[in-house]
Amino acid sequence: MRKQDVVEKLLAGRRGSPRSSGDAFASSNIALCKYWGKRDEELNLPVTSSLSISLGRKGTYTQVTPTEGRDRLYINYDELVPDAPAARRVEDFLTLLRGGPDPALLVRTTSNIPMAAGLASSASAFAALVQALNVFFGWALDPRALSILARLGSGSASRSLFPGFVEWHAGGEPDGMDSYAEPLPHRWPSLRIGIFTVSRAAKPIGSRPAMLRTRETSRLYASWPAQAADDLEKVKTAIAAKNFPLLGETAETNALSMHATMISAWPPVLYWLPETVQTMRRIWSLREQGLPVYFTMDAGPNLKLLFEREREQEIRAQFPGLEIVDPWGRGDG
Ligand code: 2P0
Repeated sequence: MRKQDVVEKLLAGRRGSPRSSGDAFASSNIALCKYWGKRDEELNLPVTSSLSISLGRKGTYTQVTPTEGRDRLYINYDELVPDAPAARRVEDFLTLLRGGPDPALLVRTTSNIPMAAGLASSASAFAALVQALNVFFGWALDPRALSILARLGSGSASRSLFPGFVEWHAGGEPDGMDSYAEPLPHRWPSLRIGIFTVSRAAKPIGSRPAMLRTRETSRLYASWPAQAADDLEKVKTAIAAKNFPLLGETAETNALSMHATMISAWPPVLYWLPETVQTMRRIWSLREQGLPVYFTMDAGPNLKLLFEREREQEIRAQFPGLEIVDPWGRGDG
């Protein structure tokens, strides 16, 4: 198995003796230039590079301890039955990283973000788990190796290892050793993300099958790599210059272009609900009235608003109940 070869390469000579426990926190992340489509399904290697912002204290905390028998997974204090899809996915990942079934592990994870609503819960979950395992097994891996391992769990998890702005390099090697994320040196402390939740219900199709279907059936997908490459450069320029309109416009166009590729897949993939579209129109109308606010969206019906701190009061008045995240400080949730 190629996945195992990658793990062996990274963990060669590091299989030490486990400690009594390992724990870690990883932020959730929102892509400003999206990852949509894989060039390798097994290794989660992307067609394009992507760029995200990590959500500070919004994310997942995970603790790993040894147990008897088989692996056990708790999410937010509830134990999952062993054949639940999330439990299987974690067990498969543990087996991959341990190189077998032993030692059995108790994984306790708590998240302060909604699951399965397009808020990248798998990203922070696999990033926290890889870091907790690194502590538990005493691997002492560097951030690049951790990012590669997290990617094997979920592509966007490669970005959740780091705070602030993060670029995931698509890479080009068949084994993906050059496909990892790293933080950008720039901070933008006045930037705010508003999480506008339209629905917390599970989405009709997961992002994994949705991106495969898009790549296989959407003719518009052929235009995506060039768009993503242009947008990545624009987002980087905007970040370096703290040019908020350029950042907002590029992130919004990038998200809508990604959704255009999904909508043109067959069967169509449409995550939007009526309130999603209403809210987009409200944002466009507010912009026409002079309020600098933009949005991005992921594989779900919810919107993430982008604005700057000095507009927070106006945004709050327009969107009561909006969850506002300060990526470099404390979230309010
Ligand atoms: C992103 N998304 O860049 C994009 C935008 C959703 C829309 O990364 O199959 O859960 O585990 O590699 O990372 C969601 O996809 O997919 C995602 P896998 P993942 O944030």
